Amino acid sequence: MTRKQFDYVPTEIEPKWQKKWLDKNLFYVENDSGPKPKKFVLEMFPYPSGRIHMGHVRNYSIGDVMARYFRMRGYNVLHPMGWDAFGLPAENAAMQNNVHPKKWTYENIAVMKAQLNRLAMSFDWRREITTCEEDYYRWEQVMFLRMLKEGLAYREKRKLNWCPSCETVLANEEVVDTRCWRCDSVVIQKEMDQWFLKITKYAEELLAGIDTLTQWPEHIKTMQRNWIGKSVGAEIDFAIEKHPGNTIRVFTTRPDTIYGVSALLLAPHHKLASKLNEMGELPAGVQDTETTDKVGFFTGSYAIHPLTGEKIPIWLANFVLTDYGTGALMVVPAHDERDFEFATKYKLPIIKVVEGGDLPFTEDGMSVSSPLINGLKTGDAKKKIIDHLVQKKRGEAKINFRLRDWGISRQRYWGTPIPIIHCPKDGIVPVPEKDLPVRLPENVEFKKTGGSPLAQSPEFLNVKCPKCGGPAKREPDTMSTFVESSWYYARYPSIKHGNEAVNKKDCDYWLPVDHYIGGVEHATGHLLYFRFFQKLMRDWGWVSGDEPAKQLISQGMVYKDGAKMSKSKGNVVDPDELIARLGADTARLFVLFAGPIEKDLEWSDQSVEGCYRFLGRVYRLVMNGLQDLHATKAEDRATSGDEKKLQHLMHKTIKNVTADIEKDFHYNTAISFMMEFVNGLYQIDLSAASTEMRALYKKCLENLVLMLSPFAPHLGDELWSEMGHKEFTLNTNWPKYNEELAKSSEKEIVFQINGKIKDRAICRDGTPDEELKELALSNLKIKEGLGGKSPKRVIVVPNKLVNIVV
Ligand code: ANZ
Repeated sequence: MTRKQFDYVPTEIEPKWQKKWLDKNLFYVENDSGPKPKKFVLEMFPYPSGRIHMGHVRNYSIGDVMARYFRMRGYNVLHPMGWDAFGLPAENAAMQNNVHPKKWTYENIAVMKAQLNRLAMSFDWRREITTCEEDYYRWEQVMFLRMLKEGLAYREKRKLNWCPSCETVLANEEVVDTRCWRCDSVVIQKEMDQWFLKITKYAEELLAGIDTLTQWPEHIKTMQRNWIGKSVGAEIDFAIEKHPGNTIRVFTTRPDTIYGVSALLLAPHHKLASKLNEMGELPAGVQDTETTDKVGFFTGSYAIHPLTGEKIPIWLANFVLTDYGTGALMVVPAHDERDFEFATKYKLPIIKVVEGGDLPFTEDGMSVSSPLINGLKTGDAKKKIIDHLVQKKRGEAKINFRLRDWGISRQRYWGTPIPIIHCPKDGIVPVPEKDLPVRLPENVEFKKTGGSPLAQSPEFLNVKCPKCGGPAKREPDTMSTFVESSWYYARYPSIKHGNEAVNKKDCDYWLPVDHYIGGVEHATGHLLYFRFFQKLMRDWGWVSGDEPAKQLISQGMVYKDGAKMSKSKGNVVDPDELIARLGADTARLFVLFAGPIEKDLEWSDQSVEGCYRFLGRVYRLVMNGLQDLHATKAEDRATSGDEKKLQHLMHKTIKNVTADIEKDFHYNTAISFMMEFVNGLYQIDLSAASTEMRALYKKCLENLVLMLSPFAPHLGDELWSEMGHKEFTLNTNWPKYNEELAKSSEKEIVFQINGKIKDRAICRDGTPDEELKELALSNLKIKEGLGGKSPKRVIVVPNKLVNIVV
């Protein structure tokens, strides 16, 4: 019989399987009332910006292997995908290329969806979410109105971050080092009427909940804790000399240091600042909040110390934040670094009131020079001062959060309209629920300047007031797109939502998300907002749990030539090009093999080629093997030494691959174990093999193909069907291993004299002590070393060593 030559040609294999999977609805999933446990595997959905990039490939491959693996392990797996479809780029494209944002968005979605299918992503597309669709964003309007009714949405004039280039307000979370997160322009402050969502209502719970997120990365939890920024302390009132009836309220975390106060500091825009400032104009430096220099200015006014009655000078300073605490603080130079620096610069007294170390001493210690609390430890001292101030009606205990309410108004077109009508007579009037959705009009003009197109569209703007019927105007702003991504995870579980945002029964079955995969850049934005919405929806009885996602996996970024892959750097590798040349399985394998998933990944052409060669090796190994073994039935049995060795390799590989996937998805090492397995199989000469060996070998090939299939699903199904199996690998059970057979059957034993190594030998696992002792004593090197002396003692450590003491 002539032997066939086999070439691995992914372009011939891959499209065929993609079609079969989609035709057979292989990725559809239903709720299961049976014994199958559920898994909800979710990757952060993409913004449809044009084409899939390598970062997406990595993100979705990580989730896809998980989804496929769990399904083979017998879980009922939900693995959905959608589109975060509102947003600025669509609008910018509209202005630059004169294409409607909707058209642009849907065209991109079509391209990206095809790309995801080409990458074998096992999504249940029936559950696809496109956030710019009326049927999605209408529920956001419903939620907004409900929040409005409950006082959780409100309108307020505030100084806000304004990006002059995007011409829109940005949330604090969208400002990175004073710049716009999207376009990098320096952000300015602008005072405007805005809509806010009261995330601060949940500040305490959002903070406490972090402790329950045992499967979230520590660094992300720390970022959230700091962002929420809980400070426990007190507010204290200082009377003002010559201004009876006025007080300055300060916030402090250290009320115990009150006897060490040498000044009060107000933010330059504190409401009393101009009243108290007897010196006229403010010097420029005091208003400069950008610099790290501490600039202060004595107002000429004095406050009265609430405990000692002493006169305390009132200053203005640039580093006091207007909207933190009360916008005013007490300066205690001896026990605060910043205050120490400030007092040193302006020659204010430095009064030590806590004993414990060199100044500035900022830790807890023992109060001194503080009549009420001398000798008390910091914790007790704080309590006593607060009690005293409360009694004198001069202050109270106070907890402050750094977290601010979430400003969601955006002066843009391509977003969810805020369902509000402004009536000259009735003021702010919510759009009645029966009139929802407030549709985003399609027929608007996109001009390069002039703000939001909605504000320029009379057909949209002009409405009748629902209350008085008089002429009124719609709210022209739209919601931040982060609102859409705050609840999408709860929309996926139900296919037929009917007339509701989310379906309780389906959410109860599928939520929380078991594994949520995405980038670290969302730590204090999206990942906080979706926790907030979970609690909101829980309080409304829409969902049950307190937290939306059990495990968070924050994947690293993809680099090339030392820089993050990005269009502006010109170092982008196009996944399509890679797929066309080497196949989707290679692309998937590369992003998973190149390093641990949470670490950054450096692109390497060699490593890509290496992955391709490996898959080719597997293909040829199996196809060649099948030529010899097509009539052989796979069996897991071994008698001879060689057979036992191979059997051990097989069980060990299954064990290691399984353990590595289970152990926080260590895919890269799991793949290495499969590579070793393939090397081992190549060493076996089938032509000389026993019947038993051949059956075992076939079993090995089967298990190899099954284990590889979540990583390289096209190749997996191709080879599996070549083996004569009718089922898809995804519907086949993950291989099992036997713990005993997986254990290494050989151990290296070290032979020592007086603790010095003389020789080594390979022994069976569990060789009895007596046998090891005999082996050692009859070893040539040991005999030499003993030089005829007889041993005093022989110490045996099973499976490890024999030490001979002379
Ligand atoms: C007196 C004091 C003594 C303070 C001491 C600290 C140590 P966190 O932890 O961030 O909440 N502070 C209060 N309001 C401020 C504002 N609007 N802008 C800038 N700083 C402000 O910080 C609370 C501390 O920061 C407060 O406690 C106050 O200084 C200062 F030994 O009061 B402390």
